[in-house]
Amino acid sequence: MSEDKKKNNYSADSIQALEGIEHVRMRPSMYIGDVGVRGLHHLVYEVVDNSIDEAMGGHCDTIGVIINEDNSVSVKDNGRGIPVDMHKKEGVSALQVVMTKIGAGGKFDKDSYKVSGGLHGVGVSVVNALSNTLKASVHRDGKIWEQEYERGKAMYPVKSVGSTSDRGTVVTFHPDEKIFSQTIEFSYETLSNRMRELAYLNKGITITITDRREKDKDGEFISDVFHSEEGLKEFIRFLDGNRESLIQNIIAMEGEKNDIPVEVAMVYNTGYTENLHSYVNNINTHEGGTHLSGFRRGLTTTLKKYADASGMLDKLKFEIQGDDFREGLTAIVSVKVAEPQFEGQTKTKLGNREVSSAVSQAVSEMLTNYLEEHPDDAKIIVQKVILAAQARHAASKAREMVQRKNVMSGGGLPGKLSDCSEQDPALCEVFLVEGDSAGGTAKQGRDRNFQAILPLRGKILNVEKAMQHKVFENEEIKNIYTALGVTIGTEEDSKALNLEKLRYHKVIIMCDADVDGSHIETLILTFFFRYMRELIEAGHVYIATPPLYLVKKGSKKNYAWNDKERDAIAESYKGGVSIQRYKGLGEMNAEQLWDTTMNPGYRTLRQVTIDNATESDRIFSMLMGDEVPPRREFIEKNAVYANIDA
Ligand code: 0RA
Repeated sequence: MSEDKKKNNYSADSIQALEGIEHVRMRPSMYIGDVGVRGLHHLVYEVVDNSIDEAMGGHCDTIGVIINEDNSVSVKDNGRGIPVDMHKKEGVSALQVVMTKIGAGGKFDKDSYKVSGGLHGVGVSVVNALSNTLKASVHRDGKIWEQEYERGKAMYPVKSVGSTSDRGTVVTFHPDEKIFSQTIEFSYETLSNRMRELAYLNKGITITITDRREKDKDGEFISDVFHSEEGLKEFIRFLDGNRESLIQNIIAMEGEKNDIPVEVAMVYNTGYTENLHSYVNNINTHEGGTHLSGFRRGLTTTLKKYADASGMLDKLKFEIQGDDFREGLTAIVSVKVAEPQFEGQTKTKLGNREVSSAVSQAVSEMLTNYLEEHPDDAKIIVQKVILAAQARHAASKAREMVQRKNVMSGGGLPGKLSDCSEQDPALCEVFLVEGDSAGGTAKQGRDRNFQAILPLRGKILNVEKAMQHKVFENEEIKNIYTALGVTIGTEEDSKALNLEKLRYHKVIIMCDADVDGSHIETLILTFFFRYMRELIEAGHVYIATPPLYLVKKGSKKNYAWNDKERDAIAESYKGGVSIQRYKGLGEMNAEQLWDTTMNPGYRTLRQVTIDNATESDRIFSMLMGDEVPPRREFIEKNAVYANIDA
């Protein structure tokens, strides 16, 4: 190639690079999903993934994440350091290519077996494009190399700024508030949960996380160190720590089948819920896919074979189904796939066909060995399966009742429901209200055009501890199903929800702002999480936020949702105020309830989201177990604060 041509090529390429950056900034959601809280945190995961890749290649064992005072984030590893030598094709340093060329990723290193990669696997250049500033420091070959960028563009060529005996890469970026207009505030909890998960999924790596924005009572920065020697086994212990184990050990395997690395760990507990978590290249595949169906198949065939041979099923009058093998099961399946095909609504469903048999074989081998070596456990598991089958048999009748009632239109609605007149579900909302008396106030206060009220009597059933048929037989729960108009159960999954006939697009839980109220709120949320997760995932579930105080002076009055607001109002009224503390919804009259909590023009609803299903599962098992920790705090932390009416 002539010098001239090279030059042209170079400028053509850099124009392309620029277009890439501009495209990322113009359509950030195409690259990171959204520009809200989720997308913001995704930036960190994207950078950390590169270091995880380096660790999985065996080149690094320590990763540090720091949230700095200014809300920038640093990710540091002790890997080989991103190469800084001249990139032949691009004519600039390899570091600059990685950092500024959209889509370059780590591809120039053909030897690296890239199995990690964020949900979208977009590469650190996307993070750079969405940051107002980013700095990369590379410790390599005895020198410290540096380059800084603004909104994805290099400020100067890579330069050496000193010498070092270390090795590794540090990337510090500050998200651009022009892009992340909602917030650029990182949540320590969200990030540390993900780092813990990554440590379990990639055993042997040490991941530290530090929050330099906040100190604890000893004057130290908030910090955690995550390291797992046993990987998924320990992950299961962590997830199921609040449940009572049914068998002696955690059943686990790790290996490669048809060139696909497969890791599985599972345990049975005395509960009734099925908790399957699956990962592909460290990404939580909420929607499952071929690896999960492979797991299910391996589990069913192996256990069925064992149970048949044992003779324990001889007296059973009906068939055992897939579900029955998974009651009280907690399992994690983690596979590494070179070219994952992601499908489904949220692109978290693995499509690669070949993975199914790999996982199924792995599970069969693992489980066959375990059952042979632990005959006592094997017997306990088969007994549990039989009990589950019997319970399902009973539950199917109860479920049919719920179903039949739903199919009948109009007449099937629960008597306690005060319905709205609007027919378009998208415009309708239903309040699930604690107690008949608050229900009465809400009924008076509502706008009956689009707001329906369903009062719930006292504490609804704790589904975490109840068998399925008890759940479907429960009056309050039956009322929720019929009021919402949803139907349940498919061939494959007895609890699968059909949202097509959902009668209200906003389902609002409205409880007292006290301990009892928050307990009821959690019971309802637990029910939704275990039996109507699709409803939460589709964004239909909200929590109403009634005020805590009414501050009055003469004819002036205002409401406060916390002590700070209360004091601020009192001060603005210049003292001499009377303060009423609302202990429950019942203390408000209909007008006050409308003004503060139900009127879309003024109220604040919290939308319930499942950020991290694995963590939510653990927390619900903890909350609804025997201990009673501060539930309100949990709910507040997990409900995304969204003034959705504004
Ligand atoms: C490709 C090649 C080499 C290192 C890396 C990528 C690398 C990338 C990242 C991203 C974050 N931390 C990283 N650490 C290393 C080096 C190849 C060689 O030295 O031969």
